[in-house]
Amino acid sequence: MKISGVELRRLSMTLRSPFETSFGVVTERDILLVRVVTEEAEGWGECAAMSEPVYSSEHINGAQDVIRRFFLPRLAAAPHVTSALVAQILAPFKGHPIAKAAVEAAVLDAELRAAGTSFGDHLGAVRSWVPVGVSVGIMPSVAELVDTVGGYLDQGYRRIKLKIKPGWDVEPVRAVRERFGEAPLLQVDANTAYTLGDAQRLAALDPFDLLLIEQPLPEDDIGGHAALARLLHTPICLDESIVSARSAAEAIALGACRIVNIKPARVGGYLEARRVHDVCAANGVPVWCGGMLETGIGRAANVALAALPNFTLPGDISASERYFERDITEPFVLRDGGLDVPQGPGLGVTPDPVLLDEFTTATDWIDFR
Ligand code: NPQ
Ligand code: MG
Repeated sequence: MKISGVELRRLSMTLRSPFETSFGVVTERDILLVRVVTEEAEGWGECAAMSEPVYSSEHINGAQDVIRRFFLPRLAAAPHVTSALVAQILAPFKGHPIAKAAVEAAVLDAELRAAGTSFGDHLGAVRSWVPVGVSVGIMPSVAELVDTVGGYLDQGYRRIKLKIKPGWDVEPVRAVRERFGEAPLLQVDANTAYTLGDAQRLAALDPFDLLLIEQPLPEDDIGGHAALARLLHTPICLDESIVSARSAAEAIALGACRIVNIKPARVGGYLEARRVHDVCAANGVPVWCGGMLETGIGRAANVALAALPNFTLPGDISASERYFERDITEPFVLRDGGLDVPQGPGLGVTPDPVLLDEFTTATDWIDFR
């Protein structure tokens, strides 16, 4: 595939409501889209980095800079570029998995659109519809949280995830169980906000029959998660700690997690995400697809990934309207508590040029010719 150039496009989209986690509140989604142009087709990738390095060490301006100054020149100089080669071509540059994932996704989309193959078919999807869940932020009061959860259950979401932090954990979980009973699938996500010294506090969540507790401890503390796992009945699921298929295999072998959250951005792309899926499947560890408040571009690829066989738990892949008044692509709409896997070539969705322009704050064209 011969790349004629790449566009880096920044958008700003206001969230329908502020989203609060243990690392802070987000009201605005600052987005970077990568558009790869070839003679046969163009492809889109969404960079999931946040404005600030508070979920991981990457942030959106840094991601754009490393793509612009290092990744694109290296791609332009490569004798042959395919999606399967992108990770290898960029491997000399350390880190920056979220930035790498965006570039690889755009190349893959261009390739698949040219070939007439969908993301799902390419990755190995075995379903044309996937059940989905919703991630519910920390709220000003437990009453508001219970109302919000009720609204999502009414819409049909198949599982609820509550964001927790010290001081906002047992109480909200108890309130949701008291109001909605034992039936709803319920899990919590701490985004690294606890220490091993909080084990007792976290064990107080055991009676509520949670599916899992996600990333209670710091991302580099695999040993701590293994120790914590021995003190809890609730299964531990890792998010931030899982940065590759190798790290997934290690975490599983050490007993640090029984479930894995797969975010393609965090592991450097959809191809590595598939390898994480395969390693987990081989170890009998179920996986689910995480979310980074994506537009329809990132969402489409996530839905396709979640259609792989070992994605046996509903992911953080909500409908477009969960986050945005209007999406930039055809919106993803909840159907029977799930989303249809796009069937068209590549991502199967395309940004609407008018909406795209409406949200665009800057564009940069890098010519490869
Ligand atoms: C998680 N996501 O599982 C993440 C964290 C997260 C849906 O809970 C902007 C960009 C805001 C990325 C907020 C969910 C974000 C973000 C939260 C990621 O840990
Ligand atoms: Mg998480």
